[in-house]
Amino acid sequence: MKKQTAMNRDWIATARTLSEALPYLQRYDDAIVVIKFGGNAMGDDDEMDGFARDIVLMQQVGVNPVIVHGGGPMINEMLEKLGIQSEFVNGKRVTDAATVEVVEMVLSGRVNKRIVQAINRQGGKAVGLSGKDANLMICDQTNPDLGFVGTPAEMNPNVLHTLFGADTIPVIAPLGAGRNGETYNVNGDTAAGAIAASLKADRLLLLTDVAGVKNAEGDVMTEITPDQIRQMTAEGIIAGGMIPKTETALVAIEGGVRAVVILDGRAPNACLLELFTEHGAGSIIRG
Ligand code: X2W
Repeated sequence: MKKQTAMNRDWIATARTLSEALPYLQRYDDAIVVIKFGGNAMGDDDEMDGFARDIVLMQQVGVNPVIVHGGGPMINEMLEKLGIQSEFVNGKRVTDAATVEVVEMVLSGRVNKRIVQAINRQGGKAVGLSGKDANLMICDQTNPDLGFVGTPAEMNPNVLHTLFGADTIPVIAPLGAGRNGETYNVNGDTAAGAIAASLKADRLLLLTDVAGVKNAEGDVMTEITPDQIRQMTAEGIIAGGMIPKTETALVAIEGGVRAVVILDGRAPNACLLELFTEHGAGSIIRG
């Protein structure tokens, strides 16, 4: 009897959560939400299925989700297998001709298709592309010292609007087309920021493996302004791997994205918690 009561309470709580989601569902109806899914946030098959399920739910309730993925750890693994040395300078992989081939193989092949298949298995309709498809992301070389690392220079997001119109979820590998037929390796955060700005997205969610931006005391800040980011970076409080994320956030906001959220993608239902509950998750930066 006791068990029954506890169970009823669970169902009542579930129904209440759904009911309380109504204003959020209304707010995000037809919104464009770009989700950067980093290699460190991907986890095992069960976690991947959980992520895919959340994305399909988002689309089912009227959001237009766009996934831009990374895959740094998976590239490292393959380069190691092939005996190719690799190093990073300021968060960007020095990419020679042999490395860019591996990067494309791993990102557009293995990682992209794993995400596409996970979404489709949950009943969604995902299509995998890279920045090369339909000239979505044309790049210039970032710096000759980094080799085939690209900076997004010209975006053509029309193909994404076509996919939204067909209830299809784009899953994008961060590779860019060079103007002379080169393939460019683009940092996943940078690519997500450029794509979100080209779409003037309502939200850019940067899923990573930390809970958000931390202050000097080490506490996660639920909201942070662009000015605070600049100041905390100058003071060295924002450092290391967080810098590419906060820089992406600033570029995206300047490019017309309404808000950027940096959050822990490994937390269960991270995206749903952020979009559809009062609680939110991670650190939000508003334009
Ligand atoms: C990245 C692309 C993948 C990526 C790389 O080669 O690792 C550059 O550094 P995560 O998982 O999001 O770190 N590109 C230029 O960004 O993956």
